[in-house]
Amino acid sequence: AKNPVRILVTGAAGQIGYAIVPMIARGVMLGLDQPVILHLLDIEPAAEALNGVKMELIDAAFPLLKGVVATTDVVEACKDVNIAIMVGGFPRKEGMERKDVMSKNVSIYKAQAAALEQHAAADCKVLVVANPANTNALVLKEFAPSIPEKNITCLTRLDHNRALGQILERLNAHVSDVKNVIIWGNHSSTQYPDVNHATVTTSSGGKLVRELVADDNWLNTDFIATVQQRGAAIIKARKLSSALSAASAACDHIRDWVLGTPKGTWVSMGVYSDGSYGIQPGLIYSFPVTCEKGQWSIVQGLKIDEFSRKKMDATANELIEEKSLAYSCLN
Ligand code: NAX
Repeated sequence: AKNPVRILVTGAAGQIGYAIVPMIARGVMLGLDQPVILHLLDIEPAAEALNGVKMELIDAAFPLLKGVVATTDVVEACKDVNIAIMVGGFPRKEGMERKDVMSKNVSIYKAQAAALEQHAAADCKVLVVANPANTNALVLKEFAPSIPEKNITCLTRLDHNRALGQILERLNAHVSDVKNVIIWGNHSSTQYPDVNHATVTTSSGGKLVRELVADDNWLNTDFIATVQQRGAAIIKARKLSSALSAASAACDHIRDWVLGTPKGTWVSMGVYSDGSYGIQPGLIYSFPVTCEKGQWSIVQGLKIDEFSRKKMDATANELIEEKSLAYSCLN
């Protein structure tokens, strides 16, 4: 039998935490043959609720779940973890300035970077979910210099899956038949959902999504806006932000990263830029990636038209602004 993998979930008493821990404990993230030990972190005001989550995990008697550490101590939470899912953060409340929210999250991610650097397993893979996801990941990367930068990522897989969902609805297709959409940039409303390279498997072979949809106007306007605004639409409907879809996407992100993407298929991940596609090096930017043996690589050589270029640069510019806002909070 395999040794258990230790998985940290921060913000574990929250909505996404509540949705993701049973998925992980059931093997959705790492497979049905991989035992796990869950490390759950939250803050003091949520300690009792966190303990309730631990009680439910015990009550669910998951065969793959070999242990639960539920704590408000960041050092204990990070100890020897192999995977860290960073869901905890400071939410934007009504009337708060962007800078104030940024400042709270910068201090959280600075402190958690240090704890991970000192106490996590040396090869720990990190996924930041909490918003502003790309910039929180950037702060974590800057303040955990001994964690390889390749190991620090942020979640844009939810946006990627949302883009797939819109195409599936439109074409009345099945998810296994559509692939290679791309989310470029920030996990925010400036993200660019790009279908120019996406394909659909049909009875007469692979076809471009653009050909099959045959409505460039929809693809270039409403489709993009729907994906960009989907988070807001969920809040309007549920009076709560996306949770089950976010949890599921986080499992997809880690599963593909660890176990690999299928041949010929890529996914979107927020990763540090090496300058690919002219994106400022060092930003955490969502790119199309393939994964093999636990390593992601940015898909190279895709043709970028003028329409795409503008949108890719606009979302990069927003990330550059967020980065300088984050840095201004350090002083
Ligand atoms: P909740 O408010 O339900 O849960 C957040 C939890 O984090 C709370 O239990 C809180 O006590 C805890 N927390 C706060 N500060 C902490 C700290 N310093 N250490 C540990 N825990 C801490 O929010 P939820 O709906 O679960 O969303 C969590 C985060 O995901 C938010 O930042 C949200 O904006 C972000 N999202 C990101 C998405 C993405 O695709 N990247 C999509 C979904 C979601 O909106």
